[in-house]
Amino acid sequence: MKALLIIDVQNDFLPGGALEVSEGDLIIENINDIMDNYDLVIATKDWHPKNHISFASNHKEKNIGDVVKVNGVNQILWPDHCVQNTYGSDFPKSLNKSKINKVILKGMDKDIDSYSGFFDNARGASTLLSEYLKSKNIDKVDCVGLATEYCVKFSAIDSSKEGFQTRVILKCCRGINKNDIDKSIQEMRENNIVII
Ligand code: VGL
Ligand code: ZN
Repeated sequence: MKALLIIDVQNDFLPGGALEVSEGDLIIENINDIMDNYDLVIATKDWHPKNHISFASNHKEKNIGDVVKVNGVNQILWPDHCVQNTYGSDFPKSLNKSKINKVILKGMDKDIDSYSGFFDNARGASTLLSEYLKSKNIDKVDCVGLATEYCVKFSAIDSSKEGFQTRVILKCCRGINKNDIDKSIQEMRENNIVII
């Protein structure tokens, strides 16, 4: 059985949003077009409290893009984004929500970031996505969404490590930095992920 994992397609990651990914809006139609090909469609939402440690605004004398160590884990500081129950954290209007079977929220613990839809960045807490997919007899997972070199990459690598045959469909993904996107594609290939 095949699942589509739609990662963080939320207003704040689209052009005009707080953490905009250029051309992020262009993937929505492509994602809508393939949803019918799957037995199960899961969407993740980055879902932060206002006081989240990944926000530069919550650190004294730090700027967006700085890297800090929080509890031994490197953390890039981002603009405030995807705050729970705001327009920025909502799905875009044009995404076909009617085909989404389940929404997985991540990044709620203020003290740790969570790029992957499966585990937080310290691999301390699980969203139970893996257990859910296994309970639905899913063995293949296709990953799409934003941003390629952050949440898509970490979700796809965890999917592969959890034993799912994993693919990433690039026409349904956009990233932030060309060089980092290229590196992430290499890293995903090294983790047995098929890039389409
Ligand atoms: C993401 C940075 C911070 C993502 C989420 O969805 O790729 N990136 N939070
Ligand atoms: Zn985030």
